[in-house]
Amino acid sequence: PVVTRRADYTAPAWLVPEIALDFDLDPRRTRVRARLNVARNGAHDAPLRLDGDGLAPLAVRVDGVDADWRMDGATLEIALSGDAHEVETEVEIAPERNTQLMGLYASGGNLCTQCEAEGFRRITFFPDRPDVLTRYQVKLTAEKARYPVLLANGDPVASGDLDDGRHWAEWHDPFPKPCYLFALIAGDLAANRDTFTTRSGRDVEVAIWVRERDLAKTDHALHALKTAMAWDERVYGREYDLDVFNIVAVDDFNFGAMENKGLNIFNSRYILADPDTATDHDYDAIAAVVAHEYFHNWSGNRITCRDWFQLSLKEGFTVYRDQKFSADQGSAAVKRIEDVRTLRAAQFPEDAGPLAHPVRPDSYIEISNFYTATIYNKGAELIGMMATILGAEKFRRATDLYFDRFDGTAATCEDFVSCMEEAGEVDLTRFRRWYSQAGTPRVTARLVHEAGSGRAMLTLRQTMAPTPGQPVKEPMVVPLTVKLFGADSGREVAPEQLVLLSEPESEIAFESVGERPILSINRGFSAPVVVETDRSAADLGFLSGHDDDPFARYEAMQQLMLDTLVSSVQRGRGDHAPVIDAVRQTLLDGDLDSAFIAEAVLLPSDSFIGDQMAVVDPDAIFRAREALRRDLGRELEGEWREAYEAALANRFEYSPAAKGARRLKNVALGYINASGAPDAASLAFVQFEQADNMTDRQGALATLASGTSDKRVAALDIFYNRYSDNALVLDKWFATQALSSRDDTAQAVEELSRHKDFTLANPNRARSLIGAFAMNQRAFHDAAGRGYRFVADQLIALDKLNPQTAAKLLPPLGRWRRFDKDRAALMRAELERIVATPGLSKDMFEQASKSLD
Ligand code: HT7
Ligand code: ZN
Repeated sequence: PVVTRRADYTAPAWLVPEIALDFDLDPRRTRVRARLNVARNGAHDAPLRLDGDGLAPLAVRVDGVDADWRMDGATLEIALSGDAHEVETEVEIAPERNTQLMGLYASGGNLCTQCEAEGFRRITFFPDRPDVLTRYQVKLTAEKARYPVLLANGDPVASGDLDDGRHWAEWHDPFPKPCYLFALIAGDLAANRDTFTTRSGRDVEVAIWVRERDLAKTDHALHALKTAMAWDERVYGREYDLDVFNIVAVDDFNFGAMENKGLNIFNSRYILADPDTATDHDYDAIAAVVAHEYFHNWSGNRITCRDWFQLSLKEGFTVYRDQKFSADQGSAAVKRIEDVRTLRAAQFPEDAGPLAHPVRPDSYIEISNFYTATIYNKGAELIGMMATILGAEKFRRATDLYFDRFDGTAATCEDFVSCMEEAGEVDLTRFRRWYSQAGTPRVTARLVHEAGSGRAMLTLRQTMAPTPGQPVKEPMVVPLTVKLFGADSGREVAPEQLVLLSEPESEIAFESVGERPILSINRGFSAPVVVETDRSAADLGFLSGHDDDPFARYEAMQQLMLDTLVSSVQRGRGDHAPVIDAVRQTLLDGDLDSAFIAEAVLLPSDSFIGDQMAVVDPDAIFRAREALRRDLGRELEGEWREAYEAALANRFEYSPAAKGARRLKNVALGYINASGAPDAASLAFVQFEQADNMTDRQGALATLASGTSDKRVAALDIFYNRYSDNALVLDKWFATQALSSRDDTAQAVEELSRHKDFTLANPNRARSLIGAFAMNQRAFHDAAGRGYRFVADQLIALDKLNPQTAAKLLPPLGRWRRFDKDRAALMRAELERIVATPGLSKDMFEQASKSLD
């Protein structure tokens, strides 16, 4: 396979200032005519090379005359004599046979597109690279009865009917854009419409298009869109720039959503919501993804990426923007906790494994494999660290400078950092290492207090383990917010300060510290690092109850739980008392809101506990965690029941307070169940039956699905029957069973893969069973290798249909180095079997072969 390298970047030989596209749409045979105005870029005599993928030219004309052309592999090469020409091509494609869901494909009777990263070349011949910016005119023609709605990027300019039952529509997008932002939709869709008036007084027609019967489920997304539009004006000074903004929901989608200019296309799971079918988590995710795609209009579309190595320029920044947006809609503290939990669950393991790569990678075989937690979530943390270093005012000045200077261009991460540097008046030379070095820095912090002099010395040391291709690491710039509390008084003895650790080791002195200090560090998770301290259980208990930074409070509790669990795994038994005391203190703290309490009292996941250990022992971790859960359940049973009952009376409402109450209620239900109380299953079953919302219903189902009660099967059947015509809820039904902690989960999942509603053709369904199962540490890592074999079989089958989705599900199988030698051998054997599969995609080849190295 061909490796693409960042260092090999050269500017495009030919530019395409304008394109006219004409689609004669049909699921079996769509004819695409493309007229490109091309312009030689600089002095050279290179031919025009147009990318294609699975295309055969039916006609190639230059300035109206049949031209000489040749195929170099999948690339169409045309020799051109002048500096500017009109090049016309014609191809035919078959959307209904497109199972990869890249390019033009059919979903639920509609035709839709997905072009990022390299899908446009599956539609027509074109220089498919993000630094070729083009103005698009698009004409769509299709059968009117079947496809009454025809949408494309930009603004609508004309439409009409034809005699043969077909109709057409023309769309113009005045903003030059890379082809990955091209989109069209032809379908039988209904719209939830509204108007947004920008702060400069322009009216924008906004609409969300779905199947008629789903219209009632679009109000939340529409509200989120308008809130995001106003937020971007207020917080970043960014206004929307076209007369229409359309969102379309489709059921078959490789990702969450796509920010096509003026025509966002969404996985329906990030649009459709009502209380009966969507959880609070779904509601939050919908608002976040709607905002994310909308924010791309500036961070991604007006300013795009020079090449795909710069992907984090748009994705890291846009994730940072959507995280801040969500934080502003409710509890910022809880949002930060959730974001850090995601980072630790998805990105830290990536950074510690065979697929580790820098936020700005140096090479790839298949770019789709690089839409990762590192590019997105760690990328967002890098923006957050720069915002912390600059402070709010300078950060806004710097983003204004960036939007202003690079508007209408294809930029680089370096361009972004130089704006931060210039407007922020800081030197970020060393900070840039965050973009080039993979891996998670590990910071050890030791605090020594001299009672006599009142001086406290904090010693910070940073290290970073080697990652593939990067054996030696340079020190990073780690912004750490630090504060000291007095162990006796409980009061602040040194105010919060920002420490920029940029050397391998550094010492910070605190004067006039009259009592033994307790260290609060990386407050607000100011840097995406692992901090190791030698704080005692008592000090962590103090911080978990008293730190004035909510994140640090949560973190102290997590550390206390982790220390206890790791020592239980290593020694067979840990002291549960400090955790129980700390959880009791948090539960009974009347000043805390329910959402925060619910996050704080949750035990770290099996896999996060595993991440702390040299060799992961899934069974021992599971046992240790269950034992602590049981003791917490038993010792605090009265408190859990009180918390549970306090939330019972509420009717459904989507508000931060109501969400928090539901979250705590479901966490409490889990602990009551863990206590072994005889009425726990009936409590869960009553909640399941009486719930007026999906959060409570699924919460109860998850509790029952992991148990042995005879109510388990009944609840699963009731749930299935009630929602058998709702694909998104059936995904939950599959995922809940795949995540069950029962001993027979591997077998149950194998059976579910033969269920009549299971299909690999729909990415959501594939992820709901296979993706969820691979996250279930104990079940997936069954010692006999049953889980590995099952996942490998499924991925080999899925690769034939949809390589991109298959390859994204592979990483858990690649983490063999973290397990004992028997499991490691079984995992490697499955990876080898995958690599040896005839006809394997380059997507899977890259993921599997790198995982074997
Ligand atoms: N920018 C979008 C990425 C995306 C994508 C990537 C690979 C394959 C399919 C895809 N669909 C969408 C989504 C985003 O980050 O906003
Ligand atoms: Zn994005």
